[in-house]
Amino acid sequence: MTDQLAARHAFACQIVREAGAAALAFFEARDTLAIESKATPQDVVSRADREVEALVRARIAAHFPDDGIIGEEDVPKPGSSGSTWVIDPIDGTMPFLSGLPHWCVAIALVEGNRTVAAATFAPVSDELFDARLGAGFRCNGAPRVVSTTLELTGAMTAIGASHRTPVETVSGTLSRLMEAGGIFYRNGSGAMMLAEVAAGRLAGYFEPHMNAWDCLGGLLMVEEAGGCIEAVAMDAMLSEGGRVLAGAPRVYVPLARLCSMN
Ligand code: LIP
Repeated sequence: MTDQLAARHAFACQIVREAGAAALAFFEARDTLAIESKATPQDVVSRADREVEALVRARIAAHFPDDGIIGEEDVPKPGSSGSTWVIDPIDGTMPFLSGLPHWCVAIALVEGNRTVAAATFAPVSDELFDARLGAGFRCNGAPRVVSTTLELTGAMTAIGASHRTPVETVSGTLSRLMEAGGIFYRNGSGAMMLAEVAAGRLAGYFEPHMNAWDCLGGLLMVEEAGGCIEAVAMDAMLSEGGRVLAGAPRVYVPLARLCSMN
């Protein structure tokens, strides 16, 4: 691991907390936020998303001016360093706007075709999840690993969905999961649910289509926590998103089988 990666990883853990504090202030004043629909009524944004992303972008530009940036709410910033930051300023926009606690700020760092560092901060529960390639996964600084005991049957598996997901894909997956004795879970923040898989709380995660900023950090966390993930094609994921599948060791194969029957 290079010193440059260690510095960027530490920086990510620092700015995700700062961004989370700014997001929490908007959360506490959410009734004042004007909500705008993007692609569909389920795909919304507010000033909170834009201003939190602008804060993170400004911090990165000040400390790592040659790094690229890809974020949910603004145009990509090309870089020349080989490092690209991928930002979701508020993942779990619907829970955020509904006054529910399940939302987070998610930051990932990509080099080449690999995610090499990630930091996800959930301000309401004050939990900072982070990972660095080859250096493990942590929750509030303490090393954590995926569950080695959870099975698909009798445990909670998260299934994500959005306006980009065909309804029949989700309904078919839910039916098969429940027929297999699994328990369906969803809280509206894919980044947070992937971190919960890494932390050993959820058995697995499947979503037919996610954007890079929703999932890249969480996928690294699951890998570094000893879980299994479906490999992503990085260029395609960064440009158009893709399918996300992750699970604890005893869950991944049966979950992959169940999700591939669509
Ligand atoms: C969310 C994703 C999640 C999906 C939600 C939503 P957002 O992103 O993280 O995977 O299931 O519907 O799209 O829009 O809250 O940043």
